[in-house]
Amino acid sequence: MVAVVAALAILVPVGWLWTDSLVPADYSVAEMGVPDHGGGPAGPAGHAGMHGGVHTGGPAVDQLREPPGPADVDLTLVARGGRVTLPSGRVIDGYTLNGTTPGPEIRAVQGQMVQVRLVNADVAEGVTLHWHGYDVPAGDDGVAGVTQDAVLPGGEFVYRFRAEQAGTFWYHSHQVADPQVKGGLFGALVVTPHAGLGEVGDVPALTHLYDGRRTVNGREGDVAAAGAPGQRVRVRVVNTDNGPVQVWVGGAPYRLVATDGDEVDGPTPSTDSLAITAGGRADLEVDVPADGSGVRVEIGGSSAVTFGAARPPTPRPARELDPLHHGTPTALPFDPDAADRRFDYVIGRRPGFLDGTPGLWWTVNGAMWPDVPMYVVREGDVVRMRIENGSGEVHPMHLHGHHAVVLARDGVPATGSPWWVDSLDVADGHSYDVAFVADNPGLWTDHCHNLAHPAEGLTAHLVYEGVTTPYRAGGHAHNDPE
Ligand SMILES: [Cu+2]
Repeated sequence: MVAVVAALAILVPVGWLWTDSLVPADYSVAEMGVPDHGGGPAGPAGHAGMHGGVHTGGPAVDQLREPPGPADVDLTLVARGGRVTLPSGRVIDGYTLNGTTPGPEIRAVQGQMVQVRLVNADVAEGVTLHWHGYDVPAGDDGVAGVTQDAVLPGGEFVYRFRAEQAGTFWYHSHQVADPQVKGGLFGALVVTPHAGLGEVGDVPALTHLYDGRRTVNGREGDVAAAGAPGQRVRVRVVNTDNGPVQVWVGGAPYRLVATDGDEVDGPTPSTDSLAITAGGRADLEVDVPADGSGVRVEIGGSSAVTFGAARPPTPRPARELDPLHHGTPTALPFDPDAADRRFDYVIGRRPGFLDGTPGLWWTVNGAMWPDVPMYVVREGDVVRMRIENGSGEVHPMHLHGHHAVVLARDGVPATGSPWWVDSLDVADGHSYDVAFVADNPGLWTDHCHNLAHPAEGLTAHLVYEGVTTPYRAGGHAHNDPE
């Protein structure tokens, strides 16, 4: 009898936890989560459209789009899966866009209208394209089950956005994102300023681990790039992996001139190593020595972009550049001290059930998916967010549709150039205070970009009051954004 009671005392709560964790086979992301108004107004009482404490009755994400019309940059990308030969010659199981991985580089001049028609030839689980770091209209954000249905074989989706911001970005699938991005469904997006780069050479360097082997633009080892002696070159490093990559330069100092597509004010020459967050970008300017000696931009210690004469690999410098204290401080375009909303995004980990599966799962503000926060804002709000990590692992946090400025790390205020990010490594035991303006209405994913982690529940959403989505996770399109 005692044994039976003891067994029930364990089994009944466990059974309840298991049942409580089950996620419906088909659900709206907009109706999940716990509304968090961040101390701002929660909307007028008795509003006609309320669901789970969040207002509805505003635009749906598929209405938040550029109207059809002519485009300056207009291309079609055809997605395929299967055996793929990389530019390095290695053959992998993966994905291509127009027959290659990385997919074609998309290049626009600031102000141009970009239109990309995505066609799925044969990827059974479906595909999408997300414009990582580009603040596109919500309906073009490319997140399956949130801003569109996954494009199934034989289907297509046309993305349109105006290239307002110059800088280095990338695109990748956001349907079953972890295996599809690992397998190569991505490419570079480069927007050059109106005035161009003048005499400065422009060298995109998309780095990716295919089957654990480091590549730059699909090639292994040293990749020679064009840069005449005496010329200044801008190397646009894009980290398409799930973990950070270290970059440093041998043969000349470099200047960190942009982070995540935003220019650094007053960059100074450095010989330090630089960590680039998973999903993040760094633009390094290097002067190729006029005396004909070479330069190596080392990427992860096993690949390099090289200019000029051959030189041996450079050991990684012990010092690391800290963007928190780099460059010249300049005024922000808004006042983070006058924030309308203040949110916490506290990442932890504990045992429990995730959709009925027992494990050690990520938590946000103490709760597991789907009981994570739904951050609610209004257009025009100044928003502060404190991201804290006590989960035992680093998390590259990525908010869609917005660029945030770093205010402080572990309470230490930023003193350098405004450090704008869309992808920010938050190491275990550390915290960041960031701020942004809610200037892009929609329903936005705010997740970890170690894509294995959101698939394990490390994701939340930011919603503008009233915005809804007609799309559902699961469902007929088999939407599975992570
Ligand atoms: Cu993570």
